Amino acid sequence: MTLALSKGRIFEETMPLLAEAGIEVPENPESSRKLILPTSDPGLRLIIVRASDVPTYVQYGAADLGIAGKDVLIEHAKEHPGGLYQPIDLNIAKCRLAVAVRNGFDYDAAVHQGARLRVATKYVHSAREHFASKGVYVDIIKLYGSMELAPLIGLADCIVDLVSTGGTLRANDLVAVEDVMPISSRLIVNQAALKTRGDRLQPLLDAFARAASRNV
Ligand code: PRT
Ligand code: MG
Repeated sequence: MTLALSKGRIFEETMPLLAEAGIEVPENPESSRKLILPTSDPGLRLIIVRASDVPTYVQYGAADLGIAGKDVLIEHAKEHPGGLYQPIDLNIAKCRLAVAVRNGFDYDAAVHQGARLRVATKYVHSAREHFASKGVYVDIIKLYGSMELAPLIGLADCIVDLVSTGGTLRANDLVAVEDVMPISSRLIVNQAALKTRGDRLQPLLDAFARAASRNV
């Protein structure tokens, strides 16, 4: 079995869950730079991929399982529907998706019904849906990083980005004005693999579910 996940916070927060399932990972991807990591379970290996690539590996069956943030899963599902089963909220890598503006920008005045707003974000589908539900027209400007810059130099009125401590917003004179949704990471499973190799996958899914329920 192959489990796809990203290094950084998701890897760090997944290790205790695997440990509770009795699975150790002897190498750290940050220091070893390896992209395929064996585990103490001879039937399970990890592959280290970019966070936004995890659903792709699982959807195509190159990995049986994956761990990805709800933010990533929503954007992926809108563009590549189907093929993924999302059984378990692991309650790790928690943060929130929020709207943020420059300090002093009058957001309440800007979002009245029928208004038009320029929104810079990596999360175009979640952002579009959020503003549509408020009846606010938006021009979405897709960015791949450093969204915080956009309102500061006049590229956009606001951003939709992940916030955890709020330190990044504060450092850039921005302020969160509205929550879009809470975010955590989910275990995803390739549907075909679950059908053909459910006997091997199910014990691992059960172990993740047990470990995650202690994590709430
Ligand atoms: O970093 P890289 O470009 O390689 O990829 P990535 O950003 O997609 O991966 P990674 O590992 O940074 O994030 C993986 C997942 O962790 C995301 O998909 C989220 O589900 C989750 N997560 C949890 C976060 C955060 N918290 C978070 N704070 N992802 C990103 N951030 C960033 C946020 O975008 C902002 O730039 O951290 C900054 C804000 O943090 P605070 O603490 O200053 O508010
Ligand atoms: Mg990041």
